[in-house]
This record gives sequence, C-alpha cells and structure tokens, in this order.
Amino acid sequence: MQRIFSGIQPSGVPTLGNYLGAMRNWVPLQDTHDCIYCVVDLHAITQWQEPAQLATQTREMAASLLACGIDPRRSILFLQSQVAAHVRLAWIFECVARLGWLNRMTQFKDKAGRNTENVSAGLYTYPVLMAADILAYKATRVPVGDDQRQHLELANDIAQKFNHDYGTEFFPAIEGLIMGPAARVMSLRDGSKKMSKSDPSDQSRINLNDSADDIAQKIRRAKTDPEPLPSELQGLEGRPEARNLVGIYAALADTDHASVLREWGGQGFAAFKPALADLLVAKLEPIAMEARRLLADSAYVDQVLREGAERAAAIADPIVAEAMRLVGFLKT
Ligand code: AQP
Repeated sequence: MQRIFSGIQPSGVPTLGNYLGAMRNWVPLQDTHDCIYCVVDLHAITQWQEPAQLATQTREMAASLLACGIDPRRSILFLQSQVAAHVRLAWIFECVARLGWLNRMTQFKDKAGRNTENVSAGLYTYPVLMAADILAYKATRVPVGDDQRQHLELANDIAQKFNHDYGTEFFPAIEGLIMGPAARVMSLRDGSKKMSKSDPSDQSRINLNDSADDIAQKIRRAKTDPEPLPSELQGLEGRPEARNLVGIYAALADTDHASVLREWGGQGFAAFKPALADLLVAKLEPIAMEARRLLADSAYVDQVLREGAERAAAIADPIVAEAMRLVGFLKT
C-alpha cells in the first residue's frame, strides 16, 4: 500500500475549509492506503499561540479528526512535536532548499502581508518543515487543499536536490491528492480570500463546532450578489461568492457544481441559503457532537496520540538516521 501523510495545524478550531479540503478526504483513504495523520503543532507556533490555548486546541483538533472518522486502529494519528525526526530532517532540508525558492511562496506573502520584517523566521521556512514531515516517512501521497499545491512542489524540489547533491535516490517523488469540488473554500465575507481558522473575523468561516444557529446566521449573512443562480457553469464566472457557496453545497451533497446549478438555476439566494445551511447542519452537527463526547474523556484522546507518536517514530527514526548518514554526520 502506498503511504499517505497529511497534517493540520492546531491554530484554531477547524473550519469548513479544512474539513472539505482535507479532513473529510482523509477518511476513505484509510481503506486503500497506509495513512499517517499529524496535528502539526510545530507549524502552529509560526504565528503566536497563547500556550494554554494551544494545548486545548491541539487536543480538540485530535478529537475532531477522530470524530470525522480517522480510525486509530487503521491510521497513525499523532502530534508533530512528539516525534523528533521531523525537526532533524527539517534542518537538513533548510540547508538543501534555496532562498530563492522560499521567496516565491505565495502563502508566506499572504500570511505576512505588509509585515514581512516582523513575522517569525519559522513562518518563512514553514514549507521546509512540511517537506520534512512528509519525507521523514517517505510518504508518496499527500491529500491537501488547493492552497498547499505550491508547498508540495517545493517539497519535491527539495527531495530532488537532496538526491542529486548526495548522489542517491533516497527520497521518493510526492504526489498531491487535491480532491473534490471544494478543494479551496473561500471566506464567507470575501470570495477572493480563502477561508482560514485564523482569520480575525469569525463571520468569514464556519467552524466545525458552530451551533446550528451560528451556521444559519453566518450563511444568511454570507456575501453574495443580487443575481439569481445561473443554470450553467459559465454563469458563475466573475461571481466568486456565488461559486463558493455552490461549491460548498456540491461537496456536502457529494455532487458537482453543474448538478447543483441544474437543480437551483434561476432561484435566488433567499431560497438557496437556507437549504445550504440545513445541509451544513446535517453534516457538521454529528461531528461536533462526537468531538464533544471524545473530549469528555481526554485520557482516551491522549492515549491515541501517545501510541500514534510511538508508531510514527518507529517509521521515521530509521529513515532520518539514514538521511543523516548520507549527509556525513558521524554516529558515535
Ligand atoms: N479554505 C480552504 N479550503 C480548502 N482546504 C483548506 N485547507 C485549509 N484551508 C482551506 C486545508 O486544510 C489542511 C490543513 O491546513 P492547515 O491547518 O495545516 O493550514 P492552512 O492551510 O494554513 O489552514 P488555515 O485554516 O488557513 O489555518 P491558519 O489560519 O492557521 O493558517 C490543508 O490540507 C489545507 O490545504
């Protein structure tokens, strides 16, 4: 079976974007792949996290993943900070990656905004750690949202340069799995910005733990235009907010944009939005309830994470030890 690696930052409550772009796609892959899923807490501190809150969010993120259907008997679920191999390999990769490559990363530019002088160095080198996360397991398939496409290309560049520099074929090529009609869910307030758990506006996103009332209210207030929905795909051009809501509906109803438009074409948002809110509540409420149940017994969640870290280290340690030998580090 091919090995999958994917991660999610505990930098807030998971959003509908995280769910549709990544988390929900991780579940069926457990039937066909050897899956390693990681709560990437090292990545989370690239932006300031209040320590007590980080610990809470980390446990909550793990509970959400279990509630979505990640099965710890079939997959490895663990915390990135608990497996030292990630950081060891990341340093080697920092010395392989070129500054020019990192300068081209658009997510850094989006997150740093005009503040590039004053953000952490970790935010800048984040994609290098991400390459190490994947390659410490020699994983070849990485299910992510569309926003991570450029980081995966960088991971491949790093693997290739390592292999070239050290005259080896040690690291494999990585392939992104970017799945579904909502691989990039946009903010509910601005159709040109992706939905993010750290967006300052809570109205910009649906959180996986939002109540039914919150969901209905956020969808009611979501930015749209005055036109009715088109019957054909071309009619969504230049209407990013309408496209976003149709994409969310399509993903939740397990269909595509065209089928949603066949059903809803000609109708206004006053009719479409309540139907979308109902669909969201029907899909997300059971996950929120299960996550709450799991968090009531946090000892279980912690045990899953502890065992996951042991299993992850058993795979990553020998791979990273071999990478260190290839680099020329003396083992004493
Ligand atoms: N809006 C989105 N649409 C589709 N997929 C998304 N993902 C994130 N946002 C969207 C996917 O979720 C997975 C986990 O992402 P992450 O937490 O590691 O980092 P991120 O991409 O930076 O996510 P956020 O929500 O925007 O977090 P913050 O606000 O902390 O930076 C990835 O597979 C990602 O593609």
